[in-house]
Amino acid sequence: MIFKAMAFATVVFTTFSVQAHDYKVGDLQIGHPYSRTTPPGATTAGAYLSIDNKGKAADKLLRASSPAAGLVELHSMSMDGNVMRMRAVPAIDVAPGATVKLAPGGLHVMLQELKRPLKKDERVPLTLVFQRAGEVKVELAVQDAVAAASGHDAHAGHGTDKK
Ligand SMILES: [Cu+2]
Repeated sequence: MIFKAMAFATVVFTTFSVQAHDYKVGDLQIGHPYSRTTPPGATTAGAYLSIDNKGKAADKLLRASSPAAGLVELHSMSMDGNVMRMRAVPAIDVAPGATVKLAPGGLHVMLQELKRPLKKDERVPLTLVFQRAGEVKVELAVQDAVAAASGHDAHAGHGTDKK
């Protein structure tokens, strides 16, 4: 009886973590956190997700951390002439009612001092700390770098990717 209950719980948890892949903390909804596979020897990886503020108060992403990386920063990316530049930013604002997308080419979470390469289909823990909503632990789904590069459709489809 106990064994059966545990098996059931495991199935529910697995289904949830593979398909839903959204997280809630306070008034915020964190959608589809993902990263990309890294080549051997790479020490950095961008992490991407959306933050939906369903509340009436402004919030801010203050910092992030991950056991997979020695250092995690919040970055912006913008064109400076015709050179793409990344800069560390102190926080990422999330206005009430707004959805902020952290995506390639724009705002992102930067994993640095990676302890090992990120492998396809693994899940990398990431802790996000918001000024108002507090702390939330999410998992980055690691996507194939090539598939991810083909654009937003690849991202949108990752919830149904086969293991
Ligand atoms: Cu960066």
